[in-house]
Amino acid sequence: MKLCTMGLGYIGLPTSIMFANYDVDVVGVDIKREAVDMLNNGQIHIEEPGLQEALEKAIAKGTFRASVEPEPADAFIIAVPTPNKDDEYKSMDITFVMQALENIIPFLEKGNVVIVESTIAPRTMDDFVKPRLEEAGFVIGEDIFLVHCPERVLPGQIMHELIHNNRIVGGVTPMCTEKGAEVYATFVQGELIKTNARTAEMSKLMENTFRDVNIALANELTKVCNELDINALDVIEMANKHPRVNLHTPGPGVGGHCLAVDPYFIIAKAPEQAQIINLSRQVNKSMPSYVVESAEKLLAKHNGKKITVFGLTYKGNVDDIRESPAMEIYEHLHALPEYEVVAYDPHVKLSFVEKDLEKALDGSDLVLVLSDHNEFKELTSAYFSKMNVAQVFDTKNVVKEYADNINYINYGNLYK
Ligand code: SAJ
Repeated sequence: MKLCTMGLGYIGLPTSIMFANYDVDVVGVDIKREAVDMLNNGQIHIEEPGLQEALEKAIAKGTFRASVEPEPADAFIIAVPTPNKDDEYKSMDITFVMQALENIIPFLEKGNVVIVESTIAPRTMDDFVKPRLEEAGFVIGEDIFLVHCPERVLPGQIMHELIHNNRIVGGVTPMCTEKGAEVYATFVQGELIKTNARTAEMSKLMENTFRDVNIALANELTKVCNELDINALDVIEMANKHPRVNLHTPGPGVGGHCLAVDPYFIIAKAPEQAQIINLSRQVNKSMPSYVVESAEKLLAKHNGKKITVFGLTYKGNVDDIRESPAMEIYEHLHALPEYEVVAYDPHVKLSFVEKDLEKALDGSDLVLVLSDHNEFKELTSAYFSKMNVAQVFDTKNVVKEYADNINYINYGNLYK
């Protein structure tokens, strides 16, 4: 089999290399020439454990090449970004998907399978992708087999999850589904769950939306409990002991390019109906202001001036600051002239980030923990001896080892 992948980002590249390691002849296409050159020289341009070794293996076998131009192939995979638009409901921007489709149309031959892996709004395959291919003269389900097979892998564990996760295969016709499943059977050891395209689109979106709504509930619970002087974290622990309850964890907000993006694709398609989804987005988006207000109240108690922000990434143990609520909080505090704000994050290599932990803590009046990096779990009270006022506000409930001489505040005891 020969495969042509459109987009060599954090999904397209690992997917291409995985196929290449299973003896599929792969050409990976990207518009960024530097990325293409790097890959052809055997060097990955994104961070992902195990990916570099896998690329080297594929290059040694001669089964992977990167290019700026598509080529004829048996199967095509589109794995390009689908950001939000700047409109009222932040609907899905289909531009990159349609551009990739346009680029492969001249190379399509009867019998080809065309797969969209990018996360897309419900009905995108039926209402946009299929009509464009029909316009180009193909009969879907006879000449071309069109499938939505959403990516569902967790950054940091992509190489493992690509093989072992269950995979949703949603064809535009039943024959499309069968042909799509044959492609992934190359390496997927999880179940290949066969369905239609629109069910696949909505299932993927609901996975991330479920998490977003559940986190919103936990964040709202935190606000309610702080009003009533109840420990929200204890409540969550108690409630989750029930066999059918699984409340997620509150935090400084929800970030990343999935949970903070995908729910809008549903809202924009059915704004009248998608009430809880919309409200949950608003609750999660309100959390950075809630953290800023709370931090200011804590500082005011001691007339504090210096804030040390621990963590800028959207979640722990990654270097990704896209849609990060931690960045939003940092920028908000930094813009206030009354405070000196220092950011410390061992995973982020930006010039304004302080690399020296002692310097970051020196004379500080408040440590504000915003990402749950492992490094923060290991800190003990000795590190905080240089602070002016030893108080820690831990929005991720990650730092559990602090001693009594530190005023430790988390979402469970915020306004006590
Ligand atoms: N978060 C909380 N509380 C929680 C869990 C997460 O506040 O209890 C926050 C995190 O701090 C972060 C955000 O939510 O800001 C999202 O983090 P995440 O770990 O839930 O998810 P992502 O965005 O890294 O990856 C998700 C995954 N989806 C699901 O687990 C349903 C992944 O499998 C998807 O492939 C990915 O989205 C995607 O590409 O759609």
